[in-house]
Amino acid sequence: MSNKKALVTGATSGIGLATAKILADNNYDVIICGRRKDRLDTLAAELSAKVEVKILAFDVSKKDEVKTAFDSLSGDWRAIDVLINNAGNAHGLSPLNEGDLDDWDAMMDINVKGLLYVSNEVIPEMVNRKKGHIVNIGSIAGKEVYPNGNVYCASKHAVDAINKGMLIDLNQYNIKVTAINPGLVETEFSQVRFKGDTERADKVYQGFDPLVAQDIAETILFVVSRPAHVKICDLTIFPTAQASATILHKSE
Ligand code: NDP
Ligand code: 8X3
Repeated sequence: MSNKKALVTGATSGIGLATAKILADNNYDVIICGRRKDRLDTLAAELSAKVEVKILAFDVSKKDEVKTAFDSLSGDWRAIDVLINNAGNAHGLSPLNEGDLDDWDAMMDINVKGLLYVSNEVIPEMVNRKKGHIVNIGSIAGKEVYPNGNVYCASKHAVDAINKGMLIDLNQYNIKVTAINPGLVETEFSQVRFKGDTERADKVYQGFDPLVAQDIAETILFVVSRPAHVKICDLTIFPTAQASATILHKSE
Protein backbone atom coordinates (compact mmCIF):
# COMPACT_ATOMS: atom_id res chain seq x y z
CA MET A 1 0.00 0.00 0.00
CA SER A 2 1.34 3.48 -0.83
CA ASN A 3 2.06 6.05 1.85
CA LYS A 4 -0.44 8.74 2.83
CA LYS A 5 0.37 12.21 1.51
CA ALA A 6 0.66 15.30 3.71
CA LEU A 7 1.10 18.90 2.59
CA VAL A 8 2.72 21.25 5.10
CA THR A 9 2.77 25.00 4.53
CA GLY A 10 5.54 26.95 6.24
CA ALA A 11 7.84 23.93 6.26
CA THR A 12 11.03 26.02 6.15
CA SER A 13 11.05 26.85 9.85
CA GLY A 14 9.62 26.25 13.31
CA ILE A 15 6.40 24.29 13.68
CA GLY A 16 6.05 23.45 9.99
CA LEU A 17 9.61 22.18 9.69
CA ALA A 18 9.24 19.94 12.76
CA THR A 19 5.89 18.70 11.47
CA ALA A 20 7.22 17.81 8.02
CA LYS A 21 10.03 15.84 9.69
CA ILE A 22 7.81 13.94 12.10
CA LEU A 23 5.32 13.08 9.36
CA ALA A 24 8.13 11.79 7.13
CA ASP A 25 9.49 9.77 10.08
CA ASN A 26 6.04 8.21 10.27
CA ASN A 27 5.91 7.28 6.60
CA TYR A 28 3.93 10.13 5.13
CA ASP A 29 5.04 11.29 1.70
CA VAL A 30 5.28 15.04 2.09
CA ILE A 31 4.73 18.15 0.01
CA ILE A 32 6.81 20.82 1.68
CA CYS A 33 5.95 24.48 1.07
CA GLY A 34 7.44 27.87 1.83
CA ARG A 35 9.07 30.81 0.08
CA ARG A 36 12.69 30.01 1.01
CA LYS A 37 13.52 27.45 -1.68
CA ASP A 38 17.06 26.84 -0.38
CA ARG A 39 15.64 25.62 2.92
CA LEU A 40 13.09 23.42 1.13
CA ASP A 41 15.91 21.89 -0.94
CA THR A 42 17.91 21.08 2.22
CA LEU A 43 14.86 19.56 3.91
CA ALA A 44 13.95 17.55 0.82
CA ALA A 45 17.47 16.12 0.67
CA GLU A 46 17.08 14.94 4.27
CA LEU A 47 13.55 13.56 4.01
CA SER A 48 13.84 11.89 0.62
CA ALA A 49 16.01 9.17 2.18
CA LYS A 50 12.82 7.99 3.92
CA VAL A 51 9.78 9.01 1.82
CA GLU A 52 8.69 10.67 -1.41
CA VAL A 53 9.07 14.45 -1.21
CA LYS A 54 7.71 17.23 -3.39
CA ILE A 55 8.74 20.87 -3.08
CA LEU A 56 6.30 23.70 -3.74
CA ALA A 57 7.98 27.09 -3.31
CA PHE A 58 5.36 29.84 -3.32
CA ASP A 59 3.94 32.73 -1.34
CA VAL A 60 0.58 31.66 0.15
CA SER A 61 -0.72 35.22 -0.03
CA LYS A 62 -0.30 35.43 -3.83
CA LYS A 63 -3.34 33.86 -5.46
CA ASP A 64 -1.56 33.31 -8.79
CA GLU A 65 1.49 31.70 -7.18
CA VAL A 66 -0.74 29.33 -5.21
CA LYS A 67 -2.59 28.29 -8.36
CA THR A 68 0.60 27.80 -10.38
CA ALA A 69 2.13 25.72 -7.58
CA PHE A 70 -0.85 23.40 -7.29
CA ASP A 71 -1.27 23.15 -11.07
CA SER A 72 2.25 21.71 -11.16
CA LEU A 73 1.20 18.70 -9.07
CA SER A 74 0.57 15.51 -11.02
CA GLY A 75 -2.57 13.43 -10.40
CA ASP A 76 -1.25 11.25 -7.57
CA TRP A 77 0.15 14.17 -5.63
CA ARG A 78 -3.16 16.04 -5.78
CA ALA A 79 -4.79 13.35 -3.62
CA ILE A 80 -3.64 14.91 -0.35
CA ASP A 81 -4.67 13.04 2.79
CA VAL A 82 -3.49 15.58 5.36
CA LEU A 83 -3.22 19.36 4.94
CA ILE A 84 -1.33 21.27 7.62
CA ASN A 85 -2.26 24.95 7.25
CA ASN A 86 0.66 26.34 9.22
CA ALA A 87 2.26 29.21 7.23
CA GLY A 88 1.89 32.50 9.03
CA ASN A 89 3.48 35.03 11.29
CA ALA A 90 2.89 38.12 13.38
CA HIS A 91 4.28 41.34 11.92
CA GLY A 92 4.79 44.00 14.57
CA LEU A 93 3.42 44.46 18.09
CA SER A 94 2.05 47.94 18.60
CA PRO A 95 -1.11 49.73 19.68
CA LEU A 96 -3.77 49.85 17.00
CA ASN A 97 -3.41 53.63 16.71
CA GLU A 98 0.27 53.17 15.81
CA GLY A 99 -0.25 50.23 13.46
CA ASP A 100 1.59 49.82 10.18
CA LEU A 101 -0.60 49.23 7.14
CA ASP A 102 1.94 46.94 5.49
CA ASP A 103 2.08 44.79 8.64
CA TRP A 104 -1.71 44.63 8.71
CA ASP A 105 -1.83 43.63 5.05
CA ALA A 106 0.80 40.95 5.58
CA MET A 107 -1.02 39.35 8.51
CA MET A 108 -4.45 39.34 6.88
CA ASP A 109 -3.10 38.30 3.47
CA ILE A 110 -0.85 35.50 4.74
CA ASN A 111 -2.54 34.16 7.89
CA VAL A 112 -6.12 34.38 6.62
CA LYS A 113 -6.30 34.66 2.83
CA GLY A 114 -3.26 32.46 2.28
CA LEU A 115 -4.81 29.70 4.38
CA LEU A 116 -8.00 30.00 2.32
CA TYR A 117 -6.18 29.97 -1.05
CA VAL A 118 -4.30 26.78 -0.15
CA SER A 119 -7.42 25.13 1.30
CA ASN A 120 -9.33 25.98 -1.86
CA GLU A 121 -6.81 23.97 -3.88
CA VAL A 122 -6.85 20.95 -1.59
CA ILE A 123 -10.47 20.58 -0.44
CA PRO A 124 -12.18 19.65 -3.76
CA GLU A 125 -10.13 16.47 -4.11
CA MET A 126 -10.82 15.59 -0.47
CA VAL A 127 -14.53 16.07 -1.13
CA ASN A 128 -14.31 13.83 -4.24
CA ARG A 129 -12.55 11.12 -2.26
CA LYS A 130 -14.73 11.61 0.83
CA LYS A 131 -11.73 11.59 3.09
CA GLY A 132 -9.01 13.86 4.37
CA HIS A 133 -7.85 15.80 7.38
CA ILE A 134 -7.17 19.53 7.62
CA VAL A 135 -5.15 20.84 10.56
CA ASN A 136 -5.29 24.60 10.97
CA ILE A 137 -2.61 26.20 13.13
CA GLY A 138 -4.41 28.93 15.04
CA SER A 139 -3.12 30.43 18.26
CA ILE A 140 -4.13 31.50 21.74
CA ALA A 141 -4.28 34.84 19.86
CA GLY A 142 -7.32 33.38 18.09
CA LYS A 143 -9.06 32.78 21.40
CA GLU A 144 -8.08 35.94 23.29
CA VAL A 145 -7.01 39.47 22.41
CA TYR A 146 -3.97 40.84 24.22
CA PRO A 147 -2.50 44.37 24.37
CA ASN A 148 -0.87 45.38 21.07
CA GLY A 149 -1.85 42.07 19.50
CA ASN A 150 -4.87 43.63 17.71
CA VAL A 151 -4.53 42.67 14.02
CA TYR A 152 -2.51 39.49 14.60
CA CYS A 153 -5.26 38.45 17.05
CA ALA A 154 -7.87 39.37 14.43
CA SER A 155 -6.14 37.19 11.85
CA LYS A 156 -6.03 34.24 14.25
CA HIS A 157 -9.67 34.79 15.32
CA ALA A 158 -10.43 34.53 11.60
CA VAL A 159 -8.54 31.22 11.48
CA ASP A 160 -10.65 30.05 14.43
CA ALA A 161 -13.84 30.98 12.57
CA ILE A 162 -12.63 29.36 9.33
CA ASN A 163 -11.78 26.21 11.27
CA LYS A 164 -15.31 26.12 12.68
CA GLY A 165 -16.77 26.74 9.21
CA MET A 166 -14.71 23.91 7.72
CA LEU A 167 -15.80 21.63 10.54
CA ILE A 168 -19.46 22.28 9.71
CA ASP A 169 -19.30 22.37 5.90
CA LEU A 170 -16.95 19.44 5.41
CA ASN A 171 -18.57 17.17 7.99
CA GLN A 172 -20.84 15.54 5.41
CA TYR A 173 -17.79 14.59 3.33
CA ASN A 174 -16.04 12.67 6.11
CA ILE A 175 -13.26 15.28 6.24
CA LYS A 176 -11.72 15.80 9.66
CA VAL A 177 -10.85 19.35 10.72
CA THR A 178 -8.67 20.29 13.69
CA ALA A 179 -7.51 23.60 15.14
CA ILE A 180 -4.25 23.57 17.08
CA ASN A 181 -3.88 26.73 19.15
CA PRO A 182 -0.46 27.10 20.73
CA GLY A 183 0.71 29.59 23.31
CA LEU A 184 4.37 30.60 23.31
CA VAL A 185 6.54 28.40 21.08
CA GLU A 186 10.20 29.31 20.56
CA THR A 187 10.68 29.45 16.78
CA GLU A 188 11.58 32.22 14.33
CA PHE A 189 8.15 33.73 15.10
CA SER A 190 9.42 36.57 17.31
CA GLN A 191 12.34 37.27 14.94
CA VAL A 192 9.74 37.94 12.27
CA ARG A 193 7.40 39.86 14.60
CA PHE A 194 10.26 42.16 15.68
CA LYS A 195 11.80 42.40 12.19
CA GLY A 196 15.11 40.77 13.02
CA ASP A 197 15.61 42.42 16.43
CA THR A 198 17.19 39.31 17.97
CA GLU A 199 17.60 40.78 21.44
CA ARG A 200 13.91 41.65 21.68
CA ALA A 201 12.90 38.32 20.18
CA ASP A 202 15.07 36.30 22.59
CA LYS A 203 13.59 38.12 25.60
CA VAL A 204 10.14 36.72 24.80
CA TYR A 205 11.33 33.24 25.75
CA GLN A 206 13.52 34.08 28.75
CA GLY A 207 12.65 33.20 32.36
CA PHE A 208 10.47 30.17 31.57
CA ASP A 209 10.52 27.01 29.49
CA PRO A 210 8.67 27.79 26.26
CA LEU A 211 7.14 25.18 24.01
CA VAL A 212 9.36 24.06 21.15
CA ALA A 213 8.23 23.21 17.63
CA GLN A 214 8.64 19.50 18.32
CA ASP A 215 5.92 19.70 21.03
CA ILE A 216 3.41 20.94 18.47
CA ALA A 217 4.60 18.50 15.79
CA GLU A 218 4.11 15.57 18.16
CA THR A 219 0.59 16.81 18.92
CA ILE A 220 -0.17 17.09 15.21
CA LEU A 221 1.08 13.56 14.64
CA PHE A 222 -1.18 12.33 17.47
CA VAL A 223 -4.18 14.18 16.02
CA VAL A 224 -3.76 12.86 12.47
CA SER A 225 -3.09 9.30 13.56
CA ARG A 226 -6.33 8.77 15.52
CA PRO A 227 -8.66 5.99 14.30
CA ALA A 228 -11.10 6.84 11.48
CA HIS A 229 -14.02 7.42 13.88
CA VAL A 230 -12.14 9.91 16.11
CA LYS A 231 -11.96 13.64 15.29
CA ILE A 232 -10.10 16.04 17.57
CA CYS A 233 -11.57 19.46 16.77
CA ASP A 234 -9.81 22.06 18.87
CA LEU A 235 -6.76 22.01 21.12
CA THR A 236 -5.06 24.79 23.10
CA ILE A 237 -1.49 24.04 24.13
CA PHE A 238 0.54 26.15 26.55
CA PRO A 239 3.97 25.87 28.08
CA THR A 240 3.43 24.93 31.72
CA ALA A 241 4.34 28.46 32.84
CA GLN A 242 1.52 30.01 30.76
CA ALA A 243 -2.14 30.25 31.83
CA SER A 244 -3.62 32.64 29.25
CA ALA A 245 -2.46 35.03 26.52
CA THR A 246 -1.32 37.44 29.23
CA ILE A 247 -0.56 35.30 32.28
CA LEU A 248 2.96 33.92 32.21
CA HIS A 249 4.95 32.87 35.26
CA LYS A 250 8.53 33.99 34.69
CA SER A 251 11.42 33.52 37.13
CA GLU A 252 13.06 36.73 38.32
P1 NDP B 1 8.29 30.62 11.98
O1 NDP B 1 8.55 32.05 11.70
O2 NDP B 1 9.39 29.80 12.53
O3 NDP B 1 7.71 29.90 10.67
C1 NDP B 1 6.77 30.53 9.84
C2 NDP B 1 6.63 29.72 8.57
O4 NDP B 1 5.61 30.32 7.77
C3 NDP B 1 7.91 29.70 7.75
O5 NDP B 1 8.13 28.41 7.25
C4 NDP B 1 7.61 30.66 6.61
O6 NDP B 1 8.24 30.24 5.42
C5 NDP B 1 6.10 30.50 6.46
N1 NDP B 1 5.52 31.68 5.83
C6 NDP B 1 5.42 32.93 6.35
N2 NDP B 1 4.90 33.77 5.45
C7 NDP B 1 4.67 33.04 4.33
C8 NDP B 1 4.17 33.35 3.04
N3 NDP B 1 3.78 34.59 2.71
N4 NDP B 1 4.07 32.37 2.13
C9 NDP B 1 4.46 31.11 2.44
N5 NDP B 1 4.94 30.74 3.63
C10 NDP B 1 5.06 31.71 4.57
O7 NDP B 1 7.05 30.61 13.01
P2 NDP B 1 6.21 29.41 13.69
O8 NDP B 1 6.69 28.09 13.28
O9 NDP B 1 6.13 29.73 15.12
O10 NDP B 1 4.78 29.73 13.05
C11 NDP B 1 3.99 28.75 12.39
C12 NDP B 1 2.53 29.02 12.68
O11 NDP B 1 2.30 28.87 14.08
C13 NDP B 1 2.05 30.42 12.31
O12 NDP B 1 0.78 30.33 11.72
C14 NDP B 1 1.98 31.14 13.66
O13 NDP B 1 1.05 32.17 13.66
C15 NDP B 1 1.55 29.98 14.54
N6 NDP B 1 1.78 30.14 15.96
C16 NDP B 1 3.05 30.36 16.45
C17 NDP B 1 3.24 30.48 17.82
C18 NDP B 1 4.56 30.78 18.42
O14 NDP B 1 4.62 31.20 19.59
N7 NDP B 1 5.67 30.57 17.71
C19 NDP B 1 2.11 30.36 18.76
C20 NDP B 1 0.85 30.15 18.14
C21 NDP B 1 0.70 30.03 16.79
P3 NDP B 1 9.02 31.21 4.39
O15 NDP B 1 9.46 32.43 5.16
O16 NDP B 1 10.15 30.37 3.87
O17 NDP B 1 8.01 31.51 3.35
C1 8X3 C 1 1.75 33.25 18.81
C2 8X3 C 1 1.63 33.34 20.28
O1 8X3 C 1 1.12 34.90 22.22
O2 8X3 C 1 2.63 35.70 20.52
O3 8X3 C 1 0.51 33.13 18.19
O4 8X3 C 1 0.28 35.53 20.07
S1 8X3 C 1 1.39 34.94 20.79
